[in-house]
Amino acid sequence: MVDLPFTFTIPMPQVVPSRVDNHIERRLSALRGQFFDQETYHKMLSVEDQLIYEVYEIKRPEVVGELLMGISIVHPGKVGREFFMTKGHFHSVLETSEVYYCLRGEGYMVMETPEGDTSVEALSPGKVLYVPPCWAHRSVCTSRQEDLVTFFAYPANAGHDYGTIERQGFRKLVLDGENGPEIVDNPRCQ
Ligand code: S6P
Ligand code: ZN
Repeated sequence: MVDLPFTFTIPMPQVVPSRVDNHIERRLSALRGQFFDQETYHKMLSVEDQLIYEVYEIKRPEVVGELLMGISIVHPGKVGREFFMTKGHFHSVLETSEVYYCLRGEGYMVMETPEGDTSVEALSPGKVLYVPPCWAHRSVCTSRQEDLVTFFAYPANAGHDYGTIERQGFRKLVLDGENGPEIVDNPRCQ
């Protein structure tokens, strides 16, 4: 039987979609090895395995032609000077793209290609970001108190390759500086 079109809503300001098939919570322990200040990371983890970000997914068959959509929520906070962020990933099918639409909060999308090109785009409410094929992507929340909330859509067959980023992190880090967020080179990638 053919699938029927459907709608759902993203109520503001709560932003939890009216249709949700999967709710993912990622805590500090899921970001092992990713934060630059490892000493502070381990200290924080010994106190509490804090909730860093959540994803609400609308499930579709993971086949060519389908799109996966959802809401990503990165909570405010820092490990040392580095803002809370998602793990970040390449898509397993590298040549797949993604669209993000920022609904709330302030932050950045940190991106890079396997060849070493980098791009860091600021996110604020109303901004649409197109992540072209082959670019790894990580959302970073730089709001002091507000969540960074984005709507995303990407090909359902894309899959996630987390391993490449887990090994050495992204080439760029977003740190809290004296005059606001600073984008710096990741010393692990030199
Ligand atoms: C999936 C898309 C988002 C992320 C989400 C969490 O391709 O980019 O749904 O999964 O923002 O990030 P991560 O890196 O933990 O999957
Ligand atoms: Zn993605």
